[in-house]
Amino acid sequence: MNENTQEVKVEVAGGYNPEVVNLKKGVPAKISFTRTNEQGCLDVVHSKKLGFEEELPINVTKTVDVPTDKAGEFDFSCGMDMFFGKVVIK
Ligand SMILES: [Cu+2]
Repeated sequence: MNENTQEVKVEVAGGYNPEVVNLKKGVPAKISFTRTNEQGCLDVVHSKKLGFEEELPINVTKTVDVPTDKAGEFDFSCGMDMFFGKVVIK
C-alpha cells in the first residue's frame, strides 16, 4: 500500500474476514474478495451504497473499486443480505 492507492483483501469463508475494512478518505481504494469455501450463502457480494456486485466462485479473487470521496460507514453483504461486512471511510 502506498499513499496513492489502498487495497484490502477480504477472505470470504462463512462470513467476511475482516468484517470491517478501514479506508482513508480521498485515496483510491480497491477491495479484493476471495471466497475460500462453500460455507454459507456467500456466492455473491454486493453493496448498494458502494455500487458493486460480484459473483464469488470458490478461489477466484474479485476486485472492486470503492469510492472514497465520502466519509462514513457503508455495508456490504451476501446476495441475500444475511452476512454483512462494513467499510469505514475516514
Ligand atoms: Cu446470504
